[in-house]
Amino acid sequence: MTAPGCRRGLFAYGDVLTVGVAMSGHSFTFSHALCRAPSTSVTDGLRAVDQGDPEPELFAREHAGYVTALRATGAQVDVLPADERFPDSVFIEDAALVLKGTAIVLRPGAESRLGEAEALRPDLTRRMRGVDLQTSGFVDGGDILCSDTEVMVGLSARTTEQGAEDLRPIVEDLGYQLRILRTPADILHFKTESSLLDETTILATPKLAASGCFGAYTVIHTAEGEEAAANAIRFNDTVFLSEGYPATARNLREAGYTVTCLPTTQAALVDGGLSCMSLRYSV
Ligand code: CIR
Repeated sequence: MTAPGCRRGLFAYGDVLTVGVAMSGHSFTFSHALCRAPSTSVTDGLRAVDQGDPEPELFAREHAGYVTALRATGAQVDVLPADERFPDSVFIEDAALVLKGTAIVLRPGAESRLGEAEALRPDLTRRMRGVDLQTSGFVDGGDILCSDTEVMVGLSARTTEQGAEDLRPIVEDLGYQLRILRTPADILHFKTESSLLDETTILATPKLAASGCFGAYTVIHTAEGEEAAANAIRFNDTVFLSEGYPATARNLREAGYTVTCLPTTQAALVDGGLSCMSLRYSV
């Protein structure tokens, strides 16, 4: 079945002409993704609750499976070498935001992660135009949920109002509106509990949705006890969901989405999930 938001035929996306399944939303249709291999230092990764360290070899296997799955949608996926200096650098999404072929180098809000953005900049500017977020505040990519027209920024322990306000003119120049929202206090990132399914539909936990932040979007709730399923990604014609959330997977399939479940057991030990492990973009 073709996932909602898709049409079939010949379509142009930016400079890329593709034949096959065409997606109408540039917020979930991508020609490329950029990932970073997990470092062995991921055992020192930040976490809210200690449930044991991730096991680097198993993390690497799960990460390789993730990359293979993204590639299976037809995208080119580049994997940067592990950066041992930064235990959390596998969560590449937090260091940058790519919109319409422009990489915005962010300012991550955890001290141990601040240098990740600087380290990533050359890899981004080699591939596309780069802009630095100039701010005295902080913004983590995990707090940014983009639709085709707007950039939702959830304030959190990692993302400050100043950072979000300083991001505003950059995204407005790229044709988006920026909306500042509040992430409930005990949620790490806005996208820990939400993800875009298509132009008008968001998967979210009932708790985050209850904050009223999704306005006119249709919201599909994660099933009871499956809140961690909300950190999903719609990537081309597939919704990728972490393994272990069968009721949410069933609900999404019944709503017409093509769902692939991937193991993320090691990322979860350091509060990571599917969206954090790639920067998704088109050139
Ligand atoms: C951290 O606390 O920063 C990492 N251990 C997990 C980051 C997850 N990233 C994300 O949700 N975007």
